[in-house]
Amino acid sequence: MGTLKIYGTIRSRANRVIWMAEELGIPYESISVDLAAPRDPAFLKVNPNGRLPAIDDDGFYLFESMAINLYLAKKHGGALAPRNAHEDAKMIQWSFWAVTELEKAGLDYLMHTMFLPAEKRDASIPPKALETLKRPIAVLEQALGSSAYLVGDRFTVADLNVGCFVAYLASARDFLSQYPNVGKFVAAIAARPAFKKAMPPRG
Ligand SMILES: N[C@@H](CCC(=O)N[C@@H](CS)C(=O)NCC(=O)O)C(=O)O
Repeated sequence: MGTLKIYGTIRSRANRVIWMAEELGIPYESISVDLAAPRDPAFLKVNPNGRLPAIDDDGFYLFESMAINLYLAKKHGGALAPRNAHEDAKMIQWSFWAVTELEKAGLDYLMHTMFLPAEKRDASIPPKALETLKRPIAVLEQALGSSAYLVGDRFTVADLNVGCFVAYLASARDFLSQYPNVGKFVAAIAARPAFKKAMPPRG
């Protein structure tokens, strides 16, 4: 088994896949791609979209961060992987849900509170983003009411894929105080050694 090639570094959405590789404890190589430059044809073979992340797993190419993590969970098995078709379906459900319900507003909040240089931030965007997030975060709060985990009462790829987005809200303490289960979830994932290795320092 060769070393997994992950296109992208922790300063991009590739950090989602790097987190997964760290959780699985598999060997990987993070390949930096200059997004401001024209894409290398060799990279476009791996991801014709020219976006990050993408993986080359011994000649098997895949793009889309959520799909890559679901694939790695199933390939390497263990606690993060689905144990049956129902668990698999729930892990896919939460991954699609995270992208469609959390990504846009979550990134808006992160960019205009932390990532963009201060002079480029628009202070009106974070409160609007949090307003938009109230509906899906209430759903997550309820789902985490009966267990600290989303599927199967253990940490799985579903928690990781959803965790990639709720981690954007770590600094929204007043907001999170209204959702104590989500607040505990955010604290628990931020304490994971693999998360700490994969995420750029924030704040
Ligand atoms: N839905 C994709 C989004 C990938 C994406 O937009 N990545 C950014 C970097 S974080 C990118 O490649 N931007 C440059 C571009 O779009 O050309 C995923 O989750 O993998």
